[in-house]
Amino acid sequence: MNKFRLVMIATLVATFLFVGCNQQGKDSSGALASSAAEKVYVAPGEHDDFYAFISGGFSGQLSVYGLPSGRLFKVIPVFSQDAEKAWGYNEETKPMLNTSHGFVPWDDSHHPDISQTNGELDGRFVFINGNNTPRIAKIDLSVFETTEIIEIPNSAGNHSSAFVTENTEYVVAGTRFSVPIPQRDMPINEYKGNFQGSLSFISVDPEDGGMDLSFQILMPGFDYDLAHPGRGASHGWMFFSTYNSEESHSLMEVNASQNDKDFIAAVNWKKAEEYINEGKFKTMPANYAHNVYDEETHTATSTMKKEVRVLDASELPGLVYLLPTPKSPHGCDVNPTGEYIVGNGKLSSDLTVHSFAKMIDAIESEKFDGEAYGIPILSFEDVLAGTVKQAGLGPLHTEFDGQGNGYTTFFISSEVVKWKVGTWEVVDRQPCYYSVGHLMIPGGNSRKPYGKYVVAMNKITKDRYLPTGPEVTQSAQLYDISGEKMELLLDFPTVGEPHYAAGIPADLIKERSKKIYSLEENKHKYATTSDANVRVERNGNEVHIYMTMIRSHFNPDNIEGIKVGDKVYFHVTNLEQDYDVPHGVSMIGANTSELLIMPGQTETFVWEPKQVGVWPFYCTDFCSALHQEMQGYVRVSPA
Ligand code: CUK
Ligand code: CUA
Repeated sequence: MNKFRLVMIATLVATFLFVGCNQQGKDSSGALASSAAEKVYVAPGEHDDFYAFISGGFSGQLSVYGLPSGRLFKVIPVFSQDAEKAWGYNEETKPMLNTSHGFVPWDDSHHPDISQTNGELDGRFVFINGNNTPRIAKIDLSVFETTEIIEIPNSAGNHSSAFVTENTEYVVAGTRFSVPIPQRDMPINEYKGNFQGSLSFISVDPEDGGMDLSFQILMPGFDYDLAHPGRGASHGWMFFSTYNSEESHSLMEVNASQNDKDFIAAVNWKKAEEYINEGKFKTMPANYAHNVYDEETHTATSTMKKEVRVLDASELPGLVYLLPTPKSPHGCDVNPTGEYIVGNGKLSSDLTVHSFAKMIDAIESEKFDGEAYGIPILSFEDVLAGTVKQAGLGPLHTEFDGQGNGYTTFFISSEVVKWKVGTWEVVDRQPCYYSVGHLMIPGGNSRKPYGKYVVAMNKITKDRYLPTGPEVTQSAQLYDISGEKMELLLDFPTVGEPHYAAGIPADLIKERSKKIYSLEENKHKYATTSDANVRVERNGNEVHIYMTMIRSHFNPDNIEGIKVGDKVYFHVTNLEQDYDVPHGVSMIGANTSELLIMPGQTETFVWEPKQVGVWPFYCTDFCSALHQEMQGYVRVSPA
């Protein structure tokens, strides 16, 4: 047992408690002059300058906010059922939540990242991870909907994702937990040397954005925490922070974190592509779902995949190098030029910054400091660019403003610290209320950050808002970083726990945001694009109702001939072709089905009537002065 380690942890815990108490009730509002209010004020009818996509953590969703106002525009269901959008309730979207474990309508979503072209945000897609049942989702920013979800095999606690390379060649994913690969029944205490990690590279088609699990890299049994792509000079590399390099199967404090340094794993994915092209991969059986939502048919399909290509890092030279990084690094962030890789050691007060150029020199001169499972370990001194000293307590994540500054969050000392890239000196610090996790500068994970604001995402809010019982809101804070000193402008509540966020100038998305689905182009299998085609078709005990809706009626609105025991499919098409006129519908007792249908779209729900009677249905979205008249009846007779 390492005494220093215990003392360190005790000190950190004590500090946390102290800081937590001390900061509660500390009031910053007095300092917030009216200038701050002016800076976040977006007049009625005016638009915000930035979109912010903030992950919902255990809500499994992705929320869309405006900056600087902090106004919430939309909650995009990703790994969740969401009645507001009928997502996961209608037949069209249920397949999106299919996995090799069955229908899993929940996940823990942490890291959104926006697609890039030439290292700059291009506003086409947001990718986000599901930690629990390992998945990566793609949200299409023309419709603000999840259009693809791919499950990640050989992975568990998919945490180091979803980060994109600078031309969106790949979205990467890394396993948090090492596990037996392939999964098998074995004693847990035989973890060391037997469990493995995997790093996954999901290719993104440059034309249509289609995802494909291109290959996986098998790694030693560490825990893989976060990742950031190389860019500029380091394009072609991906950096993953790791902890538990001890390969302990129980991370109770004394067991884990014995090693003074863990690693950042530098992965040369261009080299991986070479190995793939040379056929140096193994094909492993693997079971994983690939779910695609087609915007023409408005329908998702789920396919089960059967195998995956894997490269073994311990057998393929030049594929992976390990950069020793102190104190259980969490965040792993690359600056806009791609030269610096920052490791945020959770149990440290310093930030370790590695140099990409020095790393390449060390590799070329083959100066190694041993190896782990055949993977070369570089010497700490050889790759170190600098240290930001005594910056705070409990560093987690870093972003960059594109003006030569880094901004790092400190969970324990609860602050954002600004420091200079190159001189490594701390130049400013501002408190967070309280216990900040990630932070986000729009474009901060690209070659071109838009360094006007930083958003800090906090773990604890305590007294910052009106109390709402034992559970209080999660929160983000907006700082102006355009001057020398950061200035706190705004607190705003978030949906679920905000881990990471991705921000982008509104102009890069506004114009591509689709307004309406064309009815003529509706290729849904059960679309009814004119009232001439409405009908009820029976096939055994399966009944298909082809229904239309338009202000302010359903057609047909009176349906007879349905029997107890039937399985009734309502295929409902919204005939509207005006912007922002959805209709909704559900049946009494159809508690797992409801629809919200946008103009030009068709959706389906299933109803299995259990009781005879005459049962009403109605429109659930207030659509016109006669919304309340938009209703109908189904007569259900004995079987
Ligand atoms: S994690 Cu949440 S504070 Cu999942 Cu990126 Cu660091
Ligand atoms: Cu249609 Cu209300």
